[in-house]
Order: sequence, then structure tokens, then C-alpha cells
Amino acid sequence: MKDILDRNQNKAEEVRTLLREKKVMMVNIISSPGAGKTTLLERTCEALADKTRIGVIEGDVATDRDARRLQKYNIPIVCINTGGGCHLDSHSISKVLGHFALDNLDLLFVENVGNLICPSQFDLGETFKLAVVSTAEGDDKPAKYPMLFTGARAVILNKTDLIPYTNFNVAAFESDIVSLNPGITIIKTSATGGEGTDRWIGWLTSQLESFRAG
Ligand SMILES: Nc1nc2c(ncn2[C@@H]2O[C@H](COP(=O)(O)OP(=O)(O)O)[C@@H](O)[C@H]2O)c(=O)[nH]1
Ligand SMILES: [Mg+2]
Ligand SMILES: [Zn+2]
Repeated sequence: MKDILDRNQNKAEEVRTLLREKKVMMVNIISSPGAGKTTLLERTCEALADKTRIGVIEGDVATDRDARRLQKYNIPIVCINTGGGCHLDSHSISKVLGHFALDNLDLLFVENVGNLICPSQFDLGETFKLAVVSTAEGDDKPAKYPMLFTGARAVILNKTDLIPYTNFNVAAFESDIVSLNPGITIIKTSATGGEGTDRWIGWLTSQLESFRAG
């Protein structure tokens, strides 16, 4: 495992250096299946695709369904089917980067395989990791899967529209996250209803500006 992670880390640093040179900010989106990663990408493309040059790497065990959901935004999309693999690694990212015209890209999203465990261990060369949690999953997930939350720059708490139908405790969720990672940003959204997505877009835009400023 250590050898695998060391090899992954070396390739990740290569990817990070290349993207830095090309001024492409890469966001590695990690969540359990169904938390709303693709829906959030749909809202993000709607808000930004006319002013920001976006590309997407869709990681899935099987099918190109998520890639097809994003086709309507006319952005470059590459689909990686892992065929059973439960995470993406930096070698798979490095292999597909050649399919993008990196000189014509500002923002590259990676939708990782839905899984809270090993995607947080495999550095892809991203600028930062974004964790997405939905209210239907229970508020205990940060405490139970701490690695993702210690390593992420921001957490989206999605499906806030469902809170009245669950026992999700927002204050307990937030305090568990902050005790793992005091500097983290937490943004609450309903990706289907649209509430809070403006805050996400504002935060993302500010990250892109500071990335470009170096
Ligand atoms: N009620 C509600 N449903 C949502 C929200 N975001 C996504 N969904 C639904 O949750 C399901 C999974 O969403 P998807 O974006 O495919 O999740 P992914 O597996 O993380 O990419 C879909 O049926 C979405 O329509 C939300 O904010 N509120
Ligand atoms: Mg998806
Ligand atoms: Zn895995």
C-alpha cells in the first residue's frame, strides 16, 4: 500500500506542476454515491460556463451517464470507467489530460468515484479537494470518515431542502468538521432547488482568482 501511494504521489506532483504551469485549477470532488456531485456540476456549468472555461473528468465504475448529463453545456468531458475500481488515481488523471486543450481551460473538475474512503487517500494533483455530503446520509459522516474532511478545503452540505424530513443536526455536523479542520469552508446548498448555490459559485470564483494570482 505504501509503494502504491508513493507512486501515486509522485505522479500527482507531476500533474500539479503541469496544471500550475497551464494555470488550470483542478477540483477533486469526493462524496458518497448520490450526494449530488453531478447536480452541483450542472448548477456550476449553468452559472459559469459562459465566462469560465470548464472541463470535467467523470470517474465512474460503469456507464457514461454523468458525462451525458453534462454534455448540454458544450464543455470538454472525459469519462473514466474504473471497471470496479473504487477511486481514481493520479496515473489515470495524467493519462487523460492529453484529451484537454489545457491552454484553453481555467477550471477542471474531477468527479471522483462515489466513495468516502480511498478517494481521500489518492492525491490526483488537484488544487484542492471538495467534499460533498447530503443531509440524507446522517450528520455523523465527518466523525466516521475523518480523512476526507481533514484533507478538503471546503465541504458542501447538500440537500438542505430535505432537512425537515430527517434527523440531521446541522450544528453537530459543523462542529465535528471544524474540530477536524478549523480552517475549512462549509457551504449549504440545495443543488436541485438552487438555494445556496450562489454562495458556492462566489466562493469558487474567489478560489479561482487567488489561484491565478499565484
Ligand atoms: N432533494 C434534493 N435532491 C437532490 C439534491 N441534489 C441532488 N439531488 C438528487 O439526488 C440524486 C443524486 O444526485 P447526483 O447529482 O446524481 O449525485 P452524485 O452521485 O453525487 O453525482 C438525484 O436524483 C438528484 O436529483 C438536492 O439538493 N436536493
Ligand atoms: Mg454523479
Ligand atoms: Zn478505492
